[in-house]
This record gives sequence, C-alpha cells and structure tokens, in this order.
Amino acid sequence: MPAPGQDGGEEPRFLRACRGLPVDRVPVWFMRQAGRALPEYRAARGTGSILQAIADPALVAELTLQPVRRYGVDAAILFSDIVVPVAAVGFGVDVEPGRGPVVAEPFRSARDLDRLRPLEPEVDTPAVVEATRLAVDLLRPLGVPLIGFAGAPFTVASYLVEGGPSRTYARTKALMHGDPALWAALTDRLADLAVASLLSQVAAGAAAVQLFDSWAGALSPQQYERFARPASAKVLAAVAGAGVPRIHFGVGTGELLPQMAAAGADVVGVDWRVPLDEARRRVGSGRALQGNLDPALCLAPWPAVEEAALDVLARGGGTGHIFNLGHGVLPETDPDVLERLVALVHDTPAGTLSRPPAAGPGGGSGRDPEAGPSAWSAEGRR
Ligand code: 1CP
Repeated sequence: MPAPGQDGGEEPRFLRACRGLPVDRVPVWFMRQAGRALPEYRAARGTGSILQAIADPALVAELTLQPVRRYGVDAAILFSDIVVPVAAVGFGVDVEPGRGPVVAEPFRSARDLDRLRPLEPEVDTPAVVEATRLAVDLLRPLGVPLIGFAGAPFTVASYLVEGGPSRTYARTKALMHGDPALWAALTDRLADLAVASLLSQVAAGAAAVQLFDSWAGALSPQQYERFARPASAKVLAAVAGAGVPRIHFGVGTGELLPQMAAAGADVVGVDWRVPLDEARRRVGSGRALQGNLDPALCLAPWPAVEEAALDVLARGGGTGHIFNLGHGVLPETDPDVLERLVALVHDTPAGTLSRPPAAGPGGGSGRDPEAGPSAWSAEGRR
C-alpha cells in the first residue's frame, strides 16, 4: 500500500485536493472514523462520558491514530466533540453515551449569554491542545495531516437551546424568529468560541480545519441566510489567515450549497443526496468538494458499495475532490468494508476520472468521452 497521505513525497494529497491541485489519487478519510465501528476503539475507550476521555491527551492521540493505522486514510481528525468549547467555559453540557450532548439548563434568555464567556484554549482546554500536539507528532512520520474541527454556531446553538438532540429544532427556530437580536448575540458568542478553538488547534499543528454545521439542513435557504450564515462566515473569515484549508460541512444541505460555499470555505462537504457533479454546479468553481457516499451503503454487499463508490469518484472528477461518506460512519459498519473502500479509492488513478459524467440518473461512467469538462477551475486542472 502506498504511504497514506503522500503524493510522490510532495505535500500530502489531502491538502493538495483541498486547494484544487492535481493529485495522483483522490484522498479519502471518513467522518466519525475514530471510534464506534472499531473494536480497538471500544477496547481503549473505556466507559463514561466522552468529555472524560478527552481529558486524557495520550488516549485522545491514540484514538485519533487508530483509523489511520487501520484504514490507511489520507487524513486524521482529532478525537474530540463539537461541544467541548462550550463545556470548557462552564455552560453545563455533558455528552450521554448513546445519546449525545445534553444540557441540564438550556439557553433561554439574555442572562444565559453570561454562561458563554470567551474561551482561552491554553487555560480552558489544555488537554485538547496537548492532544493535538501529540497526535501531530505521531502522524508526522506517516505523512498524514491532522484535521482540527469545531461545531458551527447554528448546530452548537441547537443543542444549547433544545437541551439535547432534536428532530424538529422547534425551540431553536422559535428563538431565532422570536428574538433575532438574542439569537444573533448567541451565535456570535459561539462563533468566537469556535474561532479560539480552531486557532489553538492550528497553532498546535492541525493542517486543516472543518466546521461542522451538521444540522443546518433543517433550515430553509432564507433561514440559513439570516440566522446561520453570518456567524459561520465570521468563523471561516477569522481562520482564513491561519493558512490552512477550511472545510464546511452539513447534512441535508443540497438546497443550501451555494450559500454554504458563499460563507467562505475552501472545501464544501456534500451529503449523499446530491450527486457531486450537480453539487459542483451549485457550489461553483474554485472550491473543492468533500463526500459523498451514503454511509448506509457500507452495510450493503461489497459489489454495491464498489459500484456506488466508483460513481462518487467519477462524478467527483478526480480533481478538487476529497472522498468521504456523506455523513459519519454508522456504528454497525464492518471496519473491513472501510478498509476496502480506501484501497478502492487509492487503486483508482485520479487522472482517469478527469471527465465527470453528465448530471442526472444513469449519467454514465467517469470515462465517458462525450462528457463535458469538470466544473473545477482551469487553474486547478493544469
Ligand atoms: O472520527 C471522529 O470524527 C471522531 C471525533 C468526533 C467528531 C468529529 C466526535 C466524537 N464527535 C464529532 C463531532 C460531532 N459531535 C458532530 C459533528 C459531526 C456529525 O454530524 O456527526 C456532532 C453533531 C456531534 C454531537 C454529538 N456528539 C452526537 C450527535 C447527537 C445527535 O444530535 O444526534 C453524539 C452522539 C456525540 C457523542 C460523540 N462524539 C464523538 C463520539 C465518539 C461520540 C459518542 C461517544 C459516546 O457515546 O461515548
């Protein structure tokens, strides 16, 4: 197997793809690749809240490295959670195993803004900073970059307002429409927390950052524009000067892709609902795409996984594409399937994918000579 993340000894292919530069192979990693599906994760992790595990830098570095060793992916993602900064400033968040973030006293009024003081990473989250440094040191000889991350203000706010995972985001939407000024103040504070956290991860060696707006797909384009984009754009602008690629991801965001692109990231994440060639049109040229195999397909027989993955690669067009699932790895996924997927992506020369198929059902293979040129900018294709 070629050294993961390496592109002929140059800059790792994951970072090249983020910038739309030619690569030998399309880079691949998986959201939620650490943990859940891996037996070695369950063995190392122990019980208790993930917030307790995150307090142990050696354990976090080990959990971050596990999927790199197991799957040969082109990037690692720090083992942490999107609620870590709000928990660290004392908002009162825990993460219930099997459920997710829970808040005993949800955000209700302007008084609750005082529970969101600024984050000082070296003081409030020293273990995260230390774990980042450790993981980066261990990844360096492997040539694998580390992705740092934060939750986008809308998605983090939804937990603080709802008090836990939600299906309808009813309280969140009631607050944003009912008291737009308070909503703006809340998301602005959450933006500052995300910026401080991301910059500390980059300072500790993270080579890229991802802003997870996982639940933005619950919003209409009008709601997104007014209530989510401003704070996310603030985060993305504030980390622009850090010199690392910025990935912006959400689920069910097909109708929001142009706006998520306009929020300012270098790479836009796409879930499985929109084919990548169509997503490319919506996002526009000059930004890379990340995605977008349906995570549920990893539970299907291998020939179905392979067919779908090759279609994703073909529609991605080989340049400015980072192969991933459309959302996180499902816990019941067989790790061997992910290992085969990485091998499949790495066995497919990116140059054979440079002509994506026409959009629409049955759009043909990536090698279709009649198909038009990739929507990726000419600059990226030289
Ligand atoms: O490989 C990795 O990605 C692991 C690191 C990681 C990341 C990037 C974890 C560990 N959490 C996250 C981000 C995260 N956390 C997101 C964005 C990504 C996504 O959409 O999946 C979100 C929405 C959360 C919130 C969260 N934390 C949930 C979802 C709840 C819901 O609303 O449905 C859950 C279940 C958690 C707990 C959590 N975070 C991470 C792990 C391994 C776990 C499970 C831990 C446990 O139960 O002990």
